[in-house]
Amino acid sequence: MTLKRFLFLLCAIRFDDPDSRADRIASGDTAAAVSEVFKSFIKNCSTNYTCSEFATVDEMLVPFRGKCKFRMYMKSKPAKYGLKIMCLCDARTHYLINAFIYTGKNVLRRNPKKLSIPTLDVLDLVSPIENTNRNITGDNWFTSNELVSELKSRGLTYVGTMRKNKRDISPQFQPNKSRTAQSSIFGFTGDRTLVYFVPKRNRSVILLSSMHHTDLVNKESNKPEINEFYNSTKSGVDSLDQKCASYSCSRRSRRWPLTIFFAMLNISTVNSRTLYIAAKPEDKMTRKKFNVLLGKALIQEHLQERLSLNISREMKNIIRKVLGIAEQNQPDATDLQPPPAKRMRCVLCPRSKDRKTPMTCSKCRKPICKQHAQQRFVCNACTTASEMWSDGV
Ligand SMILES: *[C@@H]1O[C@H](CO)[C@@H](O)[C@H](O)[C@H]1NC(C)=O
Ligand SMILES: *[C@@H]1O[C@H](CO)[C@@H](O)[C@H](O)[C@H]1NC(C)=O
Ligand SMILES: *[C@@H]1O[C@H](CO)[C@@H](O)[C@H](O)[C@H]1NC(C)=O
Ligand SMILES: *[C@@H]1O[C@H](CO)[C@@H](O)[C@H](O)[C@H]1NC(C)=O
Ligand SMILES: *[C@@H]1O[C@H](CO)[C@@H](O)[C@H](O)[C@H]1NC(C)=O
Ligand SMILES: *[C@@H]1O[C@H](CO)[C@@H](O)[C@H](O)[C@H]1NC(C)=O
Ligand SMILES: *[C@@H]1O[C@H](CO)[C@@H](O)[C@H](O)[C@H]1NC(C)=O
Ligand SMILES: CC(=O)N[C@H]1CO[C@H](CO)[C@@H](O)[C@@H]1O
Repeated sequence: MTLKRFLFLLCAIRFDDPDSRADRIASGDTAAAVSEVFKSFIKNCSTNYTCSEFATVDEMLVPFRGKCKFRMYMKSKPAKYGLKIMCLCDARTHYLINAFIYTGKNVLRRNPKKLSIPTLDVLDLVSPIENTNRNITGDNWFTSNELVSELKSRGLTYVGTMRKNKRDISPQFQPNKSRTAQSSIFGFTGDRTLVYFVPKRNRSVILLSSMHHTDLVNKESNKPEINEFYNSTKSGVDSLDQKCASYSCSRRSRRWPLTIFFAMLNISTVNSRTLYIAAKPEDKMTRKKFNVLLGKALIQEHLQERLSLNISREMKNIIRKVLGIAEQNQPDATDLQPPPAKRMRCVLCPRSKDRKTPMTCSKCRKPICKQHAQQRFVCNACTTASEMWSDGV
C-alpha cells in the first residue's frame, strides 16, 4: 500500500466500539479501548503451546509518554514511563503464556481473603496452569508467605527473592555485617525454605522457596541451590523484553491503545519464532530472517488480492517481484485504463484531408487512421478495450 494509505490507516485504527466503551470502563475494564483484542491475542498465544515445568512472573514496561490514566513510573526500567503489562512466561523459551494490562487498583476485583495486590496478580496469571505441579519464579515485588500458601493450594510451587523488610522474616535472617562472603543460612518449615545468602561483603539476598527442602550448596561457587535455580529461571520476562527490543516494530504514538497494539506485534513475533523453533529444532533461523519471512507471509494474501484489482501495471510488476512471480509486460483485463485518446490528425493521410483519428500506433505512438494501420484478426471474446487501444487496431 502507499505510505499515505498506511498513515491514514494508522490514524484511523481502533480496537473497540467507542459507543459502549464508557459502560465497559464503568464495569471495571479500565483498558476497555483495547482489552478485547488483547485478551483474544493472549488466548491465541496459549492455545497452541504447552509450558515447560518452569514459569516466570514479571512485569514488562511498554514505553509510553502520552496521556493515559494508568501510565506508570518505574525507576528500575530504562524507559521510566510506560504501560505495565504483567506477564507469565515460560522460563526456558521465554514464550509469553498469559498477560494482562495493569491498570492500577481495581476496586471491583473479587478479593474475599483480602490478599495483597501482587498476590492477586500472580494468581490471575497462573490460572491457566493451576494444579500442574509446575514451579513459578518471581522477584521480590511478588514474593510473600501468603503467595506461597495460595500457590500451594493451587498445586504450584514458588521460588523468589524476598524484600528484607518483610515482617515475617525472623531477626536471624536480617542483614548482619559480621557474616562472611559466600556464607548461607537456611531456615525450614514444613513446606518452605528460606535462605539468607551473602554473595559479597555488605551484600545479601534472601530467597524463599517451596520447591527446595534441603540446604544444598554448590561446592564450587558456594551458592545455595535455590539461588542458582532462581538465577537460571528469573530472566524469562526480561529476555522476552530484550528479544522484542532488538527488532522492535514500534512507532511513536500518543494513543496508548496503539502502543499496546505494537507491543502485541512485538510479542507475537517473538512467540511465533519460539513456536517455529519448537516445530523445527534443526532450523537455526536467525530472528532477523524469521521476521522478514513472517512479514512477507503476512502480506501475501493482500498482495494477491491487489494483483486482481484495477491498479497500474508498474505497481503490479512490483507486486509480482515481491511475490516472486515473473513480470508481465502484456496488459491484462484489469490494468488501469488510459484516459480516452484525443482525436488527432492522422500523420499518414495528406493534411488537406484533415482526417481525425482516436488511434495511435502501438510502436511510435503517432496518430494513425484505420486505413494506414495493420489489421489483425482477434475474436470478439478476446477483444477488450485495452487491447484495441494499445495495439492501435
Ligand atoms: C485469535 O484466533 C482466532 C481464531 O483463529 C481469530 O479469529 C482471532 O482473530 C485471533 N485473535 C487475534 C487477536 O489475533
Ligand atoms: C492450534 O490451535 C487451533 C485451535 O485449537 C487448532 O485448530 C490448530 O490445529 C492448532 N495448530 C497446531 C499447529 O497445532
Ligand atoms: C550477627 O552475626 C553474629 C555472628 O553470627 C551474631 O553473633 C550476632 O548476634 C548477629 N547480629 C544480629 C543483629 O543478628
Ligand atoms: C561495607 O562494610 C564496611 C565494614 O563493615 C564499611 O566500612 C563499608 O562502608 C561498607 N560499604 C558499603 C558500600 O556499604
Ligand atoms: C546469575 O547468572 C549470571 C549469568 O548467568 C551471573 O553473571 C551471576 O553472577 C549469577 N548470579 C547469581 C547470584 O548466581
Ligand atoms: C517493542 O519492544 C521493545 C522492547 O521491549 C521496546 O523497546 C519497544 O518500545 C516495544 N514497542 C512497543 C510498542 O511495545
Ligand atoms: C479501471 O479504472 C479506470 C479508471 O481509473 C476505468 O476507466 C476502467 O473502466 C477500470 N477497469 C476495470 C476493468 O474496472
Ligand atoms: C519440574 C520440576 O522440577 N518440578 C518440581 C516443582 O516443584 C515440585 C515441588 O517441589 C516438585 O515436586 C516438582 O518435581
